[in-house]
Amino acid sequence: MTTDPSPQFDADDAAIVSIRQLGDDLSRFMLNYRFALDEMETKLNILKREFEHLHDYSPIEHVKSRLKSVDSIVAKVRRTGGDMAPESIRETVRDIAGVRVVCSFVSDAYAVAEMVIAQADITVIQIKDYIATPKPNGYKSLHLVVTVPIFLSGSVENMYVELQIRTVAMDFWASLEHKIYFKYHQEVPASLLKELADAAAVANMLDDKMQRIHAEVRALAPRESNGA
Ligand code: 0O2
Repeated sequence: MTTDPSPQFDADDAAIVSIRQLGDDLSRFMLNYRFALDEMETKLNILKREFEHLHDYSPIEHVKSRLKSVDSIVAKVRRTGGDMAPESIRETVRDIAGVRVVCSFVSDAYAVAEMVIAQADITVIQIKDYIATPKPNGYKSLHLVVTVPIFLSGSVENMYVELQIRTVAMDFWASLEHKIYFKYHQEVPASLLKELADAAAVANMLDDKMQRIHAEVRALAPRESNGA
């Protein structure tokens, strides 16, 4: 004896199919950003290793990358009043793929930016120089939004990647500030804000001092090992 499938069963099935489809679409969407991170990390690692080979020195200390979480993407789309269509998210949230490049010296941060910008397949979309013009809280970093092509089986996609290029001192400050900001649920007491601004000034002085020492060492170094 056969029975008609219950309408409830049909509805559940349809919901499962649609959730699966959403999951697949989301994975596909994020995968392309993962590929873009891989491309960008490879570029930076090639620069780092070539420098180390040629000069026993690299302007790049280390590279970290991250994909923005789905929750953060949704929050940003809501904040900016965009809609949730993939193409719209792509244009609204250009830091889904983020790469942080940490350098020893301020001059290195600019040198790395120039080397990336000079690459033929990179298109610069936006540059924000928070080193030259720090944020009011003391935040310093050089931000680039670029596109990098990813070569897929049936197409080439130009993907947005945000690069944050900064010194070790700037990175140290920003990491701590970020933790404090979240610990206080974004309402940091005024006394701590003042302390953070003071710490940013100290980090700044350290960068200036290190840059001067670096220049002195370069002036003394024999010509052939003077890649620094
Ligand atoms: P995370 O760490 O990437 O998840 P928007 O990108 O639109 O939200 P805005 O101001 O247009 O904001 O972009 P901007 O100034 O280029 O800054 C984006 C990113 O820079 C942030 O991303 C942080 O990573 C970093 N950043 C900017 N300002 C500060 C700051 O005052 N302190 C610290 N510690 N980091 C900062 P997200 O998405 O906020 O966070």
